[in-house]
Amino acid sequence: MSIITTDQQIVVVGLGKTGYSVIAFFVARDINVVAMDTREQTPFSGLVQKEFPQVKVYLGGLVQGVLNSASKIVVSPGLPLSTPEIQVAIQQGVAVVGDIQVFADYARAPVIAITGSNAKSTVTSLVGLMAQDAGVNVAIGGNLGTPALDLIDDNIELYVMELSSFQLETTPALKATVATVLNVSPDHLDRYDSYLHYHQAKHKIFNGCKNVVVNRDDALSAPMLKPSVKVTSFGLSEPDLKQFGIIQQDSKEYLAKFNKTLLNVSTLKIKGSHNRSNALAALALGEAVGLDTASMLGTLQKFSGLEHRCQWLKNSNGVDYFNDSKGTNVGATVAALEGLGPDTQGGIILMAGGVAKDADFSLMKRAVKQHVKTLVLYGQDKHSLAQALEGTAEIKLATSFDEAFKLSNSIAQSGDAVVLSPACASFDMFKSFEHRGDYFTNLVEAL
Ligand code: UMA
Ligand code: ADP
Repeated sequence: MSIITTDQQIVVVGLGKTGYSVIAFFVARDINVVAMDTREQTPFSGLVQKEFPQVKVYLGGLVQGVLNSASKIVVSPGLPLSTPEIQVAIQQGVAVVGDIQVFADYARAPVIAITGSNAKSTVTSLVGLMAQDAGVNVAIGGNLGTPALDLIDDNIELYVMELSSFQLETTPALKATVATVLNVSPDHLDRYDSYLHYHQAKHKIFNGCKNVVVNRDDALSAPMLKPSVKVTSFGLSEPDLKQFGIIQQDSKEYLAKFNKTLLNVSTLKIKGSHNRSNALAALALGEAVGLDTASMLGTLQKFSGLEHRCQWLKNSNGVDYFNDSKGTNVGATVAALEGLGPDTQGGIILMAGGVAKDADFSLMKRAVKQHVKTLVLYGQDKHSLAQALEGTAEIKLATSFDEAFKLSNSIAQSGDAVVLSPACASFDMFKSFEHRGDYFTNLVEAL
């Protein structure tokens, strides 16, 4: 527990969504705050100056002297801890944490903490809905969108938090009621100097937790140190005692706990083996905080998934169109191909490209070879994709997103699927993955 007193001075670094929420949180508690950002202008700097005129704001660089004299620095997830001015302050003995640590210090209800390279938003939203349907006063947020400190409220009975590796880096003592790393595959290697460091950042989610949920199909999801707390697992294999998994019975597949079948998989609206895994993870997390199983199964049956995640849009002339704009790394695109491939009669025309984030695209080779008929590549790093995937499928290069879409349509035949799952970030051409997905959806709707 590290509650901040009114004689301390907090320096909030980063004036984005997170920084704004941290300032509002401390100002409401009469704690002195100053704020700074490396940028000259930020989406929230004007609002901070208007709403909180008493907060001194430094823009266009970090001021070392102010950092060094802080009682505590609360740094936003977008700014790496390796930033030289932050490193100097750490060496001077200043405590540096992120908003999630402040949240952990002030939250008075159980916390379900969810991270992973992929599936975080889907599982967080699903568990949140399960809790709502079970009548729990639940708050849902974190990396998903609503900053953690905006959720703090004494009436809340349960917090369901999506946490990114950036947020976990600055969270030494989360002490969640239950924590999970859903899966680990390479991402954000432009920010981390090694895959190991990315992996280690994710595993901070387990610090001080009371229960752990592990993915049996991904060894990197298990805590590095053997935990002395209760461990439950999920996976696509037949479950053992205290495990969630899949049981095959009478040629049907069931979600199951140990030897008890729970739900026929064909009744799920979210499709693909990755979503079966997500459903099992949600059941395991919900069970850890005591949600009723029958109620959770009811939620599962009505959950149709989130926009931009393997989202079916339309069938036009026998061709199915899927928006998987949230497929922003190789692992996600592989899951999309493996999830959608078996249900596609013809082949997949995969639209991919954008900002590679130093990814190794050769890890997609097997899934592309198995499920993709034609790769239509666009954006900043299309040539890296083309080079890594040479020989796996026909490759077409497009000079714009519109041209990529046109090319995909001209190639697709009845029974095929056109899938936007870029394996890349969107920032070379779009504001966000949502903007990219909406743009694609509009093109499909106009067909
Ligand atoms: N920045 C600077 N200088 C600074 C501070 C930030 O240039 O001094 C830049 C960062 O490099 C980044 C941008 O400003 O490009 C925004 O950073 P931020 O930390 O201010 O971000 P917020 O607006 O507070 O949003 C953050 C999360 N963003 C990041 O981690 C980059 C949001 O996740 C999250 O929803 C929000 O807090 C609320 O918790 C977004 C995200 O892209 C969706 N997350 C990554 C992902 O999902 O892959 C990790
Ligand atoms: P995140 O919040 O971690 O980015 P999302 O739930 O938004 O996760 O899903 C992002 C993408 O990850 C989806 O579009 C899909 O392609 C892929 N995905 C979903 N579930 C899984 C899973 N269990 N394993 C691997 N990839 C997945």
